[in-house]
Amino acid sequence: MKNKLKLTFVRPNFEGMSEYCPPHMGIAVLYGYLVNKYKDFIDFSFIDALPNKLNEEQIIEKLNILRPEIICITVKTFQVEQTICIIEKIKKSLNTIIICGGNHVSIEPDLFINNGADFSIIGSGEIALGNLITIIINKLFNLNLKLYFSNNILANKNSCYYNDVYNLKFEKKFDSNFVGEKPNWDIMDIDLYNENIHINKDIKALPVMASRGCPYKCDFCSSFITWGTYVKYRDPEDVLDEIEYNINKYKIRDYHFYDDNLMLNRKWLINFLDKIKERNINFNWICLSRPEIIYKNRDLLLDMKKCNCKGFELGFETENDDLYNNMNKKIQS
Ligand code: B12
Ligand code: SF4
Repeated sequence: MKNKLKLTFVRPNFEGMSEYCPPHMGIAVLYGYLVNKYKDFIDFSFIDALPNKLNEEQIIEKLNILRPEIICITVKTFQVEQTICIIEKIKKSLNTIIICGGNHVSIEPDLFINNGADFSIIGSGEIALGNLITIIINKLFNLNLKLYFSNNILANKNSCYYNDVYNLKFEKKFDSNFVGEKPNWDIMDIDLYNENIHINKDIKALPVMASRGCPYKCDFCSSFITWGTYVKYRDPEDVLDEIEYNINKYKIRDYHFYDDNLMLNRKWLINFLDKIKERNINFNWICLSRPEIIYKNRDLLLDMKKCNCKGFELGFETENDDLYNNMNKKIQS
């Protein structure tokens, strides 16, 4: 057997966060999915430019030391320029497979291929990246590992755009059942980050996600492009297992739900609150929501408070009524 392959995740830097530095949930779930399956074949690493404010040159210096065979770059819209610059520089110094994913890749996958990436993966990345890596491992190690959808790669629920070597092009489909992998934070040093739940910024929090997707399509928002409009929920017990595991491992008791609308599904929320009480798990939490959804569920607020919900994050889109009424928010009060 050949030596293990090296795969490095990269988060390019971006401005405007001042000292706020959250860990990357997307990388933690991709790593969680991949390490379970491929630890015998791959050594994983992560260059996160955010905590150390690394510029593109410094990222390349680190990559030149690591010399990975596969580089996975995560890209939100505010990281597009940096990513293109990084890809150009990688091409000059390393012979490696470059895979891009993340919100902006879902919007403009071809942009990254046209600028030198080998693959752009859209939507949730776990299964598509897993299948792609299986194909790469099979080719390089001369193996015949099965794909997640073993009958047909086109059944892959995401889309990989591709150029020459592997001659692959997948269909663009959303997976209506896959609710995501649990994050595995071992890929990063949690001490470098300062996620919090806004009450006391010195107390560290971890992100958690119980659902994926949002049924709305507000004009300014790209959620549906990444997750689709069908909302998928994890079992509340599974979410609490994750939180309990993290409390024990990291001694972190504050949790920041990254779901687009945690309170959307009333039945799920009631079940979740019941399970918190039943298991008597003591953690503080906040979530994202919409004012009219909070209002609709106002009878649950006291119960949420008893379960240590400390607040909500709400977006203020505009002060202009006309604009507000025309941004497709589908508010039903
Ligand atoms: C938490 C959050 C924040 C936090 C922290 C963000 C962070 N950790 O970096 C804060 C509050 C700082 C924030 C700020 C902003 N945010 Co914000 N945020 C989110 C939120 C709610 C969760 C992000 C998350 O972790 N998701 C969960 C993980 C699992 O998803 P993921 O990272 O996207 O990864 C998955 C896929 O994208 C893919 N993937 C990702 N990377 C890669 C890489 C490879 C190689 C592959 C194969 C796949 C892949 O696979 C992953 C697993 O399935 C999202 C909405 C959402 N629900 O996703 C918005 C979101 C990311 N934010 C958004 C925006 C617009 C902003 C702001 C610009 C808002 C503003 N106007 O100020 C600011 C930016 C700050 C800045 N400096 O400019 C947009 C981004 C849109 C875009 N096109 O990039 C989103 C999607 C909201 C939306 N629906 O529009 N945000
Ligand atoms: S409700 Fe929130 S997540 Fe859903 S489309 Fe509107 S802004 Fe995006």
